[in-house]
Amino acid sequence: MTPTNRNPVLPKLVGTRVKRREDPRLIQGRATYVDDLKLHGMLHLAFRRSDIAHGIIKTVNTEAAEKMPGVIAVYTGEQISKFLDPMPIGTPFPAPDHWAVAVNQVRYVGEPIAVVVANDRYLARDGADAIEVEIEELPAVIDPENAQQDGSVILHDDFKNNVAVGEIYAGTGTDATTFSAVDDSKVTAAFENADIVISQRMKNQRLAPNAMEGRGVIAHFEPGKDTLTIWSSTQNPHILRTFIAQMTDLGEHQVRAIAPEVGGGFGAKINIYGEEYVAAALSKQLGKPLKWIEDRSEAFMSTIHGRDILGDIEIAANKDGTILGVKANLIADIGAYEMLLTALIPTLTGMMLNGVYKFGVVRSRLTEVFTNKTPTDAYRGAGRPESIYFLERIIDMLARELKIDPAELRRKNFIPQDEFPYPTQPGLIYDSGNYEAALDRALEIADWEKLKEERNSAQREGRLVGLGLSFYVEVCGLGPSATVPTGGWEFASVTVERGGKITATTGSSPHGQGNETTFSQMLADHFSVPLENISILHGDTGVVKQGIGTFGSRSQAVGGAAMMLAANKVSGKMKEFAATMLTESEASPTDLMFENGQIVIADAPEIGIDFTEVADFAYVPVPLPEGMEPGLSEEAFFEPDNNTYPFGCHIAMIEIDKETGEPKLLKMVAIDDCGNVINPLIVEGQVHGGLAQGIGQAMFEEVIYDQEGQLITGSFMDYVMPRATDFPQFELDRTETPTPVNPLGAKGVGEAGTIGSTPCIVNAAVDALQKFGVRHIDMPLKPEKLWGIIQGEES
Ligand code: MCN
Repeated sequence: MTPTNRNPVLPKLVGTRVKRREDPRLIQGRATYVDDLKLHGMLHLAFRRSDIAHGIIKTVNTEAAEKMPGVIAVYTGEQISKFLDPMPIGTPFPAPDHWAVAVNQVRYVGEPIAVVVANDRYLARDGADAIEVEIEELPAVIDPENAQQDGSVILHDDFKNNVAVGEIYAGTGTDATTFSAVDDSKVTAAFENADIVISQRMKNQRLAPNAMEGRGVIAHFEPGKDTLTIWSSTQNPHILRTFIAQMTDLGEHQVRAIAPEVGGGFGAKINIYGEEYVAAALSKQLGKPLKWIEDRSEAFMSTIHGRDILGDIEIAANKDGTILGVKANLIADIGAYEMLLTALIPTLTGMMLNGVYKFGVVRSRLTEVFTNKTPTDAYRGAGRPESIYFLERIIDMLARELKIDPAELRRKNFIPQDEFPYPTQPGLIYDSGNYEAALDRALEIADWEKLKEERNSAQREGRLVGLGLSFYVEVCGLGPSATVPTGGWEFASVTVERGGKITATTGSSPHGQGNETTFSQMLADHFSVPLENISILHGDTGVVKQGIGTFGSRSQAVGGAAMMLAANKVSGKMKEFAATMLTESEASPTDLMFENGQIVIADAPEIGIDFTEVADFAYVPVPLPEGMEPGLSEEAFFEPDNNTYPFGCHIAMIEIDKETGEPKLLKMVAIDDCGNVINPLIVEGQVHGGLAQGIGQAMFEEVIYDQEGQLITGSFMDYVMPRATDFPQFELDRTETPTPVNPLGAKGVGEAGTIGSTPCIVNAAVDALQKFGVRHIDMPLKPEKLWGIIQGEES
């Protein structure tokens, strides 16, 4: 049979810069976010929150609020606790009770104390403001070191002190399954035998995630049907479904979770928050749809914070620059409670302290401490930026001490390319790597030698110009289920519809990453059909049967691989149908291939059949080929047997104004290796976003509490977000070292930019201020801090 319709040649799309399919609707304001949804009879929630960091709730008087116009009901934490259990967590660590609405005691500013249900959002807010709360103040626990001292006020009665999780060891001399120390003689020996040991205390400060769209939820329990639909600005609707079902005594079959358009999450929307549980539980009580939309002040104080780890870091080396080992004592200030992954995130800091180096020993000890602050959890990079920051800063100090070029010191200690897969001291297995290639590329693109000359000549002129370099590896593409509490697989389905269009579903739930485009690219190539013929559905448990979600830069490596497994099943079946249709040619399915909208014989491409014809036949197969079922719809789960370990090299040049201390980033070069790339344009966009947040951390952002536990940086007036004018044009390039962990050879890239950039920029700032004898500057690089150093104050 000759194809009836000779199609134009379709270019291969994987690996090309296809523009994002998502963008027209986003740019034109046609996307639908939670707050755009209005249901008939919908009521609104507002939370009365604590303005005291630590105290005993004496009374919550709701009388005045109940009488306010439009107020339907008011619930205190005590009342809600009668039908809503403490919130579940997703880690195996011990955790104190964490009520969605506080019972008896408040432990951070912003913790909900009561909730008002009203006819509209403003009446609900007025009602919340009318609630009279009497709290007996307790001393606020702010400093995570003091918090561990005897005599400190204890946040949770069921913990004997403020240590949430203590004595977590990672690395040489550690049992990787129990995190306990077994024998540290090798570590001690390495440090005793070293020519040089450098120690430095460093802080990786607390950050507020600040997605452009805040959190929001609508819960709609329909008593007649006994079903609950929940729309939420979430990164993982399937996990939301599981937890909401559990907390509302419903089966997963009765709960449908929908993530409509989500305006960024950056890790903060992995969590299932108290507001979501309350909306679901109260909707079930009242039989009404309920909506809650976070405002920006609430986002600052009640959405999780990120980072906040204090590190005492030590490095041991020989004079020739051979690094013998690294040690770290880490204290994570996790705030008042444990959320979904809170206690797990800082463990990644110890686990990744091996960096890209072939160290003799690596050892960390971690303590996680409760304080009267907003709980921390995953924020873009989640544990890995902290690790690489500590490591790449101390290596820079070593380079300076030994007077070795920082690039060459790193090169000397790299894990060689022929040693992958490489088992690290903390027990991870790096999948693949070629660190020298990425370093060489970065030095070439940045023109390292010339940059050094420019820096030297600027310094001779009296300008405070500095150069910084860092090299990172990170863990993502999570991962086997043994290492991910929520499950480490991903789900996809692919359906070739009648008429030949393709509908695919994915359990990955993008919220800005552009997976509708990249997944379409893969399917377009696989079936050799135009991109426009493909529709990618996600973010709705009623449509996508199963899923884990989008975090840990896993969508491409795990979700994308699941998608291709499902596609393979469909294309195999399609070829079987096509072979039965191409009777004259006696072709077998294995002889066939997809080409330009047709299925043709690979050795004789002039013989074939239109893709659409096969699609139509599959749904009305007369006669039905023996042993076959009608239809072209298949599903797949993919679970990798390892994480992926992308890596890269960042270089920055910075100038500090002598008069004001203001830093200006002059140059930012990033070479990132995320294996095989599906869409370079999207990958660059991801690196841009990550760099913006990494530079934000290095130079501007910091959550600050005062000694009473009041949030000082509770608005954009005080919390400094970077702006486009703060950045130079980023210079990006990449190397491509495929991973053997998934069939696509792709590693993740969504967080990479946040990981390499912070040490790189601080290295540059320290370099710029060399003549003042400074060894370390804690982030962010605030002008007043730098000015103080210029004035001779101690850093
Ligand atoms: N990609 C690619 N080739 C690769 C790897 C990735 O083309 N080798 C593409 C992917 O198809 C996808 C994007 O790059 O379109 C990012 O893929 P991946 O690295 O798999 O990361 P995820 O899609 O799982 O996204 C999660 C990651 C994380 S953990 C955070 S936090 C983060 C981030 O992505 N939050 C973001 N990027 C964000 N981008 C936006 N706009 N908003 C957020 O909240």
